[in-house]
Amino acid sequence: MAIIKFPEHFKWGAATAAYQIEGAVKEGGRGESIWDRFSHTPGKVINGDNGDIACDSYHLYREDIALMKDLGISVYRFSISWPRIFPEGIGKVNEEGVKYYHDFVDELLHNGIEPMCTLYHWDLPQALQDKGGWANRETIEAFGQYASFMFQEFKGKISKWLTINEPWCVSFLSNYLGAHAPGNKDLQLATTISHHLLVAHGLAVSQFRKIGEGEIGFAPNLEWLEPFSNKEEDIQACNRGIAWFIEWFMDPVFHGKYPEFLLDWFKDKGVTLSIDEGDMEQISQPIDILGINYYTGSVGRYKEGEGLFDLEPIDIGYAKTDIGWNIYPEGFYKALHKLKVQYGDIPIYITENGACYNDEVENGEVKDTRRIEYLKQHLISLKRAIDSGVNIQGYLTWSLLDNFEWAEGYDMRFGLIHINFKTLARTKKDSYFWYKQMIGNTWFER
Ligand code: NCW
Repeated sequence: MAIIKFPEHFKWGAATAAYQIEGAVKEGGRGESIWDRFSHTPGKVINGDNGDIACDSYHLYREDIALMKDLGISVYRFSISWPRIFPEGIGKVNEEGVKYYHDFVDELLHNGIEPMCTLYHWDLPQALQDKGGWANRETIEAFGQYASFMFQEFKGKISKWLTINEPWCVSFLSNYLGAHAPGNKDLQLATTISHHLLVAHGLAVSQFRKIGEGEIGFAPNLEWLEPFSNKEEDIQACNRGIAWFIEWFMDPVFHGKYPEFLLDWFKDKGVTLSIDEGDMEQISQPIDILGINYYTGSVGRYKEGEGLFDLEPIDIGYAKTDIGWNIYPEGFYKALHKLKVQYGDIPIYITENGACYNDEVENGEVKDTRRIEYLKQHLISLKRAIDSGVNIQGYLTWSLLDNFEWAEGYDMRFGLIHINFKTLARTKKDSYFWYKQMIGNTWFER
């Protein structure tokens, strides 16, 4: 038995995103988002699910916040639905949407929970997509205006901001692999979008320095890859895969340049980046906090022609969660350690980490012991990273509630709280009680 103990000041929290929980997509003056359009397109989401109702947190947020308070979290990460604030993406503000988030944030503050706000968690206003979406530099400007509006409006209430959630997903998963909205399969387009997202991030940071108060950063998702053998070609192939998640987004922000070896790799595929004057300066302004989302890692080996990076994933039998992602807590530690070595001591918040198990309510209980085990394993890795000097300030689990899991619909459950999507009943899972106890103690026994 060992005691895994965290610092007293460490912040514990939980995370969600607007489209995944709010529902009420046609209420309160909200405009259409690309996820409304995508989820209503036959064949895009499993079972034809969509976010029309989701957890109905738009109406039930007081109940959700009461649960957060009971859980004992000190910080809650949520996202703003851009089309609730600007239904057309830019231009006229929807006051009802603004009021909704004021009421919501006030309720959090009233309950002693610090808001951590993500500006962009994937629900781009459809009106902007109709003009090319993130491929069009006008979207960068629109994002800058939306961000400025929010900084001004919520000054003194929200002091932790994240510009963009998982830019890898917004660019490559959505526009190269085609799995998420808007569903393109075009590497050049996806790469251009990755750059535009970083410029948009930088623009928001520069506006924040002028008008905002508090701390700002972004929240990339990291995946880890372990080489199948110690052959140089396997190691290099995995390095390319890791760099797609880490260096591609982090080098521009922290060092003001893209990693040369990946630029060359993309160039060989006929993909180029068009970088306007001033872009890299904009992107690389200092940020205050870094959000990290980590879920999984895999083993890979070199195979010519395989995927984008001559990299073949190998299944060596790691246990998987129900969404099919390997459980690899070691990768969590390794990724965090790599961040320290390459990017220094920026304060890090784990803005997402959690497990998908499709548990059911039985006799009013949800016995999700596998989720508890996943959390324990990852918190052990996190503690190792803290002990080795990585500047980690807090941990927010994904997710507070079961919710609309994008292209996977409602079948994939990540919550500490079970949602019955027919009745909208909320049921605390065993992982909820475990997390609550752990937060209260700041330690757990292993
Ligand atoms: S899909 C995804 N997620 C989940 C989602 O609910 C949340 O909104 C996201 O921030 C849980 O956390 C993130 N991430 C995408 C990972 C994609 C991995 C697929 C790799 C295919 C090659």
